[in-house]
Amino acid sequence: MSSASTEHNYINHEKGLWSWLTTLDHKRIGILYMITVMTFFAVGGIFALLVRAELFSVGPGILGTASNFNQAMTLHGALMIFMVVIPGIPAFMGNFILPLHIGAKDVAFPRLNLLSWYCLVVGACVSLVSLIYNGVDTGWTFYTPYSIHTDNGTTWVVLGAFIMGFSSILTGVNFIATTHKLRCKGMSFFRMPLFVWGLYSTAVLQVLATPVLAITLLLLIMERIVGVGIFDPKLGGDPILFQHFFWFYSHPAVYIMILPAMGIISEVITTFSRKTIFGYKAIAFSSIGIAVVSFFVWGHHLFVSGQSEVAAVIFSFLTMLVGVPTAIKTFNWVATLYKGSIQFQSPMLFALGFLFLFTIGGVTGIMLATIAVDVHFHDTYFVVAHFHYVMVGGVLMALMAGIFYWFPKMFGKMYNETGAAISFVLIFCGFNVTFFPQFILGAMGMPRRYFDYLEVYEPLNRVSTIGSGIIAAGFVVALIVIIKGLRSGEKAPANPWGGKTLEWETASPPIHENFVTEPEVTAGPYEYR
Ligand code: HEM
Ligand SMILES: [Cu+2]
Repeated sequence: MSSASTEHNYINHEKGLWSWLTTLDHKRIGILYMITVMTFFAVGGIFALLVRAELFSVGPGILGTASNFNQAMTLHGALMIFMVVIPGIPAFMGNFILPLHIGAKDVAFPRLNLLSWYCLVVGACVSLVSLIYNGVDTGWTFYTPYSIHTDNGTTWVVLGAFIMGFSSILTGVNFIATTHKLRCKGMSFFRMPLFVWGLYSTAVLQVLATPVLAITLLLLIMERIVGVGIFDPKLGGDPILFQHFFWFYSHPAVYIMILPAMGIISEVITTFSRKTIFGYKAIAFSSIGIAVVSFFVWGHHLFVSGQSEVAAVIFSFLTMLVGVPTAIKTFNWVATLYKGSIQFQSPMLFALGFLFLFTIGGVTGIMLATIAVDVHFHDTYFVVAHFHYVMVGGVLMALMAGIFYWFPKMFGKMYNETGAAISFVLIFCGFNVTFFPQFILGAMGMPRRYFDYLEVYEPLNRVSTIGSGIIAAGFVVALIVIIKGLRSGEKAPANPWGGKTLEWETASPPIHENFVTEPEVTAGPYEYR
């Protein structure tokens, strides 16, 4: 299939900021999400650095008071979850790549797609109003009864999260309809790239789980404003019920974050191993398997909330069950690498970083799923380390792999490979220096969410804070590489990596309509034999 001349493409298809703010092109909406998510990541990262700087040594530091610490920690967590990792891969990369992967011109509902972006931006702005009312200090989980009575801007953040939830739901509806209805000739479900399976199973979670969060947040707002007595013990309500509602969404939500990331890893590992992926169907089914089982494990967040032993044992068993489809993916990725002719370009470096760090995140997750262990580690720094190994070591590493893998396709330019590799080394090493000591601090008994700590914890906290500075340096290098690439990168060919999926058969960057003529596929996605 001949690619069109690169003069005419989706970037120069229309001119002016307004043409972007009113665009119905999935590629442009993907780029709008990219800019939004990167901005929020920078703000969330600054809050993380402030928290780490405060924890560099015993006693009050740069944040000065416990209230400032609680606000910075809460805003960091809420920003990273609701404005970075939930929209990060599905809405940014998924929006750009999904129609290209299935040979379609666009997503099923372009207007709904644009609306989903505005829900994210409006929701974020509403959350930021909280800063006028002394911010929010509840932790990103907004646990009751404290979140009902704390006198600050909590209502605005909760309302903002409620609005942002619709961005996720609308994206999910769009991707389910697009995957079912807009596949090109010959593109049966088992010929779809695995990234599409990741997005599809995520979309099901977005549509089924997010409404539960919406209802929970609305009830919390009503409890704060009028007092309905559903979570407030003073009015006969049950504060633990809030935890059940919150985690019924928020545990599947962690798979909304990781499933698309796993999809990127499948794409990158097969392309840079020059080998057909091992066990395509097993990986595809494991995405669905993870999505289904993820609805039945939320109780592992309540092992120390007075839960019955029977319930705890069931939730513990089901949580370990999620480890099975996850292990299938990890095994199949390693089997694909085996005897592959591996190219260590930066997308692959980030993918291998994912494999190493996510495995540590997964294994420590199994430890926390063991009731006897969790009773000791709950709400300690061991938990903080665990979810950062999954969220940063997993999701962010995969996001970086995807950015550098599809950068030539998205912008028609190459980036500086050495610079990208340097950013990988800094992020990977800085990450382990920051978060591995936190496993030890947690095992020593250091609680999370405390403004200060005992002197015995100081040495490892110093190491951890230094590590967070190295991570920050790594992301600054990555940003410089991206900006330089956008400005003066070499012109990119249609297929710089020798990929086998359909996006590499279009021009770099693609034309507005994606393909000159509708593609037709006659075989699976990764034919490297
Ligand atoms: C990239 C560098 C990052 C650093 C250095 C960092 C550091 C931290 C620190 C120090 C805490 C506070 C722990 C405590 O005292 O309780 C924290 C909490 C948290 N972080 Fe990060 N983080 C980073 C990235 C992320 C990312 C990408 C996510 C995405 C999900 C994330 C999500 C969270 C959450 C949810 C909390 C809990 C906040 C709470 O307790 O309410 N972090 N992080
Ligand atoms: Cu969970």
